[in-house]
Amino acid sequence: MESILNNRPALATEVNKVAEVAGYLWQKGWAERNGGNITVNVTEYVDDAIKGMPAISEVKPIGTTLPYLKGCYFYCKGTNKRMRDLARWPMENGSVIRILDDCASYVIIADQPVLPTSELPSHLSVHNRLIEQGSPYKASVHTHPIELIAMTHNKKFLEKDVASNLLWSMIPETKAFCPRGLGIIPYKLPSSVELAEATIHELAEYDVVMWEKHGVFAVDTDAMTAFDQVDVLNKSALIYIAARNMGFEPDGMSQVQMNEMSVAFNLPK
Ligand code: 2HA
Ligand code: ZN
Repeated sequence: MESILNNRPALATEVNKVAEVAGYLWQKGWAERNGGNITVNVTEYVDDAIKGMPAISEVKPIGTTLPYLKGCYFYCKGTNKRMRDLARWPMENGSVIRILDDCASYVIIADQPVLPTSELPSHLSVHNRLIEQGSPYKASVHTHPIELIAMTHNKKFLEKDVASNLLWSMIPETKAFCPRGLGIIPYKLPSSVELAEATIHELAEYDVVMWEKHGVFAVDTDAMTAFDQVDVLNKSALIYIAARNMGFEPDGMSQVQMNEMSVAFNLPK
């Protein structure tokens, strides 16, 4: 079948990473039904032939104006599509979109007219900010990790950096591979402008932010590394829960041990 991925190995690699991550999200139980969404800025893989590809949808409004996205291209999971299906058929459960010159609308260009995720305005607003900041980050992943979400049902974990410090202290890898920790955003309506704005605000300080009682939003260079950051955090949550299930509050690594880690691994905090 004719696909934008044919004879474009670099673009295919990025989309295949999304498919691989989608499979992990399903296997972990983090992607029930159509839960979660992934978008990747693929502009760097766009050649003249892609620039010349005609729209296969009508012009659609983004709902906001995002000046840094002019002429950008994104692979987006499709709205109402399942991660477990995307894992096998990424171009039937997602599509590539082109942002138009007004920076406020887009068209779908490949492979099929699959409408992008319901969270498109928040994902694109985040990408707009990443470009504005000159960030190397190209991927954003929203998913529903069970144990991390469960923690947000307790007010003490919603205080700034309380969950972050606890999770870091469960195993050294978590601070090494999620060095900016977990930001917390109080409950807001899914897909709302308020949620998008709060997410952008918190991403200035964190790579992974928690939407209270809903899920996480993570950014990184590609879909795989964004997933890895969430995976190490959730691993820590599982260790915490395992200790609690054995009947005790885990000691956690000490502040001295964690500071030693930060120095040894040259971590930001
Ligand atoms: O796209 O998870 O928050 C499904 C969702 C929305
Ligand atoms: Zn969600």
